[in-house]
Amino acid sequence: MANKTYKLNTGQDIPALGLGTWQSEPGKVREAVAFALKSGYKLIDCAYCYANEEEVGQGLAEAFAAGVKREDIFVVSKVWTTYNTRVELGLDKSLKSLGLDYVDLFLVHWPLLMNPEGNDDRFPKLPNGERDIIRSHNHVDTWKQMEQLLKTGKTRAIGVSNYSKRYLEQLLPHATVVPAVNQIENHPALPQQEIVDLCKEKGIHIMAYSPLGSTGGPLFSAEPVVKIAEKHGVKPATVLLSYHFPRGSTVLAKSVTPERIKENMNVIDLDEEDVKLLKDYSDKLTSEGKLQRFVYPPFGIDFGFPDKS
Ligand code: 1BO
Repeated sequence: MANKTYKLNTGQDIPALGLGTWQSEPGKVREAVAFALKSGYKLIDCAYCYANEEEVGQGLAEAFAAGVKREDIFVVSKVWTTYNTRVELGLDKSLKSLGLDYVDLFLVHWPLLMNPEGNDDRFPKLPNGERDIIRSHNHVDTWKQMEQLLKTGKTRAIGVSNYSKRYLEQLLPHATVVPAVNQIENHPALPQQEIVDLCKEKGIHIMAYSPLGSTGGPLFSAEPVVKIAEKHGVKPATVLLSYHFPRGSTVLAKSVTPERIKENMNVIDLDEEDVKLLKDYSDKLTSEGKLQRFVYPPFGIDFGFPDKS
């Protein structure tokens, strides 16, 4: 299962499982990336915003020195909101830090613009302490710039992240290139079914981040998750990662611990009964209004989540 791939609308193969680097502790990411790639991971998910791309680049270099081939792996990065009017500059910065001359996929991290004059300040603030968001910016203009990037060869595909149904519906009528991917928070307590269904209909692949919710959070002890884990003799985390394969999505497993990085590769095939149990759980939370979003937008803007258009 860990070697499974999907086809993107570009024709590229994208691995079903990847290593996430968001919130990976500095000083540990290099080793984690190198270890994951040497252990067989094929996808590394990064972003300028995560402030660790240089270290990720060191891990990539270590893996290449150990024989991992660039063409055999899939590297994802994302343009940060302060670069949403200068996406090529944002990509250049990521490429420099990663030590690469192209990424396989480059995403718009969030559909809004933060004051570009803040430059390397990732969260520029107004004097009153509020986020310095340029509200007159239209996220479709960012996408138009993203489309131009394909001509540069610096990315093989382009996509979006954290786009709700509403944002996708605003974007798609103007898109010459349909996003290859929408990377969203996704797990049984936040199925985001409307977004997932729309993306499927439009040929946009889903990448799921924060698949475990929060560390030690409620998903680990959710009844259906525990029941399925016991049935297959695996850990709840394995069930939560495996949840995405029947849904046709790629899942990002974040860890800097070698044992856990290895363990996360032991994803399994869930059977129909498991899929139903997890769907019933999601449906129950949805109907009770108890969906759980663990990652809140860092901007104080209503992005239409969860499952709201
Ligand atoms: C704020 C970052 C969310 C995951 O990419």
